[in-house]
Amino acid sequence: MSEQVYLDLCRHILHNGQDKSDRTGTGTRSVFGHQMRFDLRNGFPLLTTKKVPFRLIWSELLWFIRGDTNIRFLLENNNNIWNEWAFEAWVTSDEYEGPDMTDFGLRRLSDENFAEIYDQQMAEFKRRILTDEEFAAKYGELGNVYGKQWRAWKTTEGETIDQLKNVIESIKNNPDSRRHIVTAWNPEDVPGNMALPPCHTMFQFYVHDGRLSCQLYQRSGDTFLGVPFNIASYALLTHLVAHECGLEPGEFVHTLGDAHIYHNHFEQVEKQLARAPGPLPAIKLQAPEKSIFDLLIEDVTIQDYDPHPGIKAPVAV
Ligand code: DHF
Ligand code: TMP
Repeated sequence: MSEQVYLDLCRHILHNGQDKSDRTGTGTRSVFGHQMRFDLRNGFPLLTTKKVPFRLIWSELLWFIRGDTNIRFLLENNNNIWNEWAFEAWVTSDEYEGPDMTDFGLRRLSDENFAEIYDQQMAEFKRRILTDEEFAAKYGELGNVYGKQWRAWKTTEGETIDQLKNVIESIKNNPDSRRHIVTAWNPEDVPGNMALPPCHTMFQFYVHDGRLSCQLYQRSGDTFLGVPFNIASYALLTHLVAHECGLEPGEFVHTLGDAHIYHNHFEQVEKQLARAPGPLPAIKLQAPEKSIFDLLIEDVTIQDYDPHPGIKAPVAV
């Protein structure tokens, strides 16, 4: 039951973590430096102690693989997980003339009237992203986030490097290499050129005995909301890259820097920890003949997923 290592991390943070202020003003309890291992032979690590929406994880990963950095693709797939960070740039721009949205992330939680106005502005923002191409090109863009760094890292010579293609080639041609690395952390682009500096900063592949393993270094982990997504996303990436290279998936090793639980997630975590984990689901590739670079949303599905109900929690902006 490989989900146990995640539940253990939550318990460890609650009991042994240090209370710490943070950028968003929410407050967290955190530990520094933690590692979890998921053997992908034991099932696909999508949590069963709360429902985690697989279609959002897959559409976000496909968005990275496509090299896309504009939330329009996500919205077209009914995925709202990056909206706040694009919205932030819109409401702080010169062109925005609506009601004041300063500190909307925190204010929407404590002020019901404001929350209503915020919801209206966000709905209007989404509508414009979906219907107005020019607006989308300007305000749907998150900057040089994951998709850009993975597929088109900018060199000093003015060319681009396709890190994902290169790493797949190196796995195929030189499996024993210790250099199968993709990095999203580009010091030239942090912090000015992106909506949020990458949280999952670097990953490395490892081949042994016909199996492909992957280790992620995540500098900052929102353990209740973001981390369940990150585990499933990298486990899925490992499956897809393994398949592309004619290998079986091995382990996903998840190494975290600042692993934290926000103070307004404590109750939710307690609720989840009281639940018993069930059997893990399986990943199904619906178009096994296709290259990883040609996949569409319908080409990957989850099977035998029977989780406990979802648990809602506010995201810190
Ligand atoms: N900021 C913070 N503070 N935490 C994050 O996890 C985070 N993640 C980001 C961007 N910024 C972040 C990108 N990934 C959700 C999950 C992942 C994610 C962003 C948001 C989230 O809200 N998940 C909800 C369901 C959302 C929905 O159904 O639309 C959940 O309950 O898992
Ligand atoms: P930070 O940039 O101040 O570390 O804030 C980023 C927050 O988002 C932090 O709580 C970690 C969380 N996060 C994840 O946990 N996973 C993700 O994939 C992303 C993008 C963010």
